[in-house]
Amino acid sequence: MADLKSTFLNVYSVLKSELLNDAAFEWSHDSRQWVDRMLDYTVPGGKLNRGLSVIDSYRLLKEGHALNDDEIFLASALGWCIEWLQAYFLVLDDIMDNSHTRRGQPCWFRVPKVGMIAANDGVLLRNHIPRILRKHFKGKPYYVDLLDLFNEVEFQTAAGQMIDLITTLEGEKDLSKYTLSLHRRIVQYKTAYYSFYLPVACALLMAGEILDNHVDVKNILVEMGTYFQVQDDYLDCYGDPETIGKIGTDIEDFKCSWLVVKALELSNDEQKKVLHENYGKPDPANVAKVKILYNELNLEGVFKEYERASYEKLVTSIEAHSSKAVQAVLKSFLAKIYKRLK
Ligand code: GPP
Ligand code: MG
Ligand code: MG
Ligand code: MG
Repeated sequence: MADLKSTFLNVYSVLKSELLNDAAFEWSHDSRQWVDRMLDYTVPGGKLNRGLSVIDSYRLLKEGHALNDDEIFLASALGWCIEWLQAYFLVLDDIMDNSHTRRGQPCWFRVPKVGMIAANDGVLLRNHIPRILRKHFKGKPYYVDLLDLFNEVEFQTAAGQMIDLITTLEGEKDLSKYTLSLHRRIVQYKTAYYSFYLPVACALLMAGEILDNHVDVKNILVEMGTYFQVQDDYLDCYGDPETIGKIGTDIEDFKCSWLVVKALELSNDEQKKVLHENYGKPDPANVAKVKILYNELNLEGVFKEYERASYEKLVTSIEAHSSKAVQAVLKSFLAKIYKRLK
């Protein structure tokens, strides 16, 4: 595993130097240096689960055949495309969510002299993806499918992000609009497609599969992604910022988080009043009142039960799949996130 990770990180250096050699930066040393620093700050510092899963999944689909160096490089390059996509989303999401830290350091837009240049850096990160794909996959039979996949998933994520953002406008008027079905729609779109379906879909394409034949796999991965974002919502309030590398802002931001949806479901009239009066306010005193209410309602316990039940359901649907190789891919993904603390 450690070995796989270092191979993967070596591919990052190769891709980065190719991108830095772009003619666009030839005339100015400063521009190349800016991109160099921006990439190192925003791309490789996360858990790398999404990226590594492409290699992992491809290996499992090959059912034990040792991968050659070329296959490892290509699977890694696709993994990095997903990490680039993630970097692009996070740089912009942190601006939109007014966040402070990410991966244990200040959000990129909060770094001195960066500010709103980060918005353009997000656009650059996004545009690096088709450049990586063109350089390493043009000519492959699945090249067009890859481009289409990345475009489609980006659209789905941006649609989910939009609903995540505009929902808070509705919530401010009427908090009772926050329901489990609304939450589900948001998280499927903003998180599940790019974080779960995309890595496995990349591996399937590399293995020569046609994605339309794998709708069942997609459905299971979307379920897994939903569970993953519920964990993210839970950790926003209950996670240790040192461990998760970010400080939660969902209560302040009036987010349609799984926790507030559950709190609304379980509250009596008096507790609902506390929520209405304190949710979505920047003052730490208001945030503290919401957290006290969450504790009164034992949301930690409610989450643990949700986690247990989701895991069981996912394992059951995975085991119902006809292919053992696909089962192994899905189980490996689930094992990476079950009971995660970060
Ligand atoms: C996670 O939501 C969703 C994204 C990072 C997708 C962003 C999409 C864009 C098109 C910009 P989140 O805000 O809960 O994540 P975190 O808790 O990591 O800030
Ligand atoms: Mg967000
Ligand atoms: Mg955010
Ligand atoms: Mg979050």
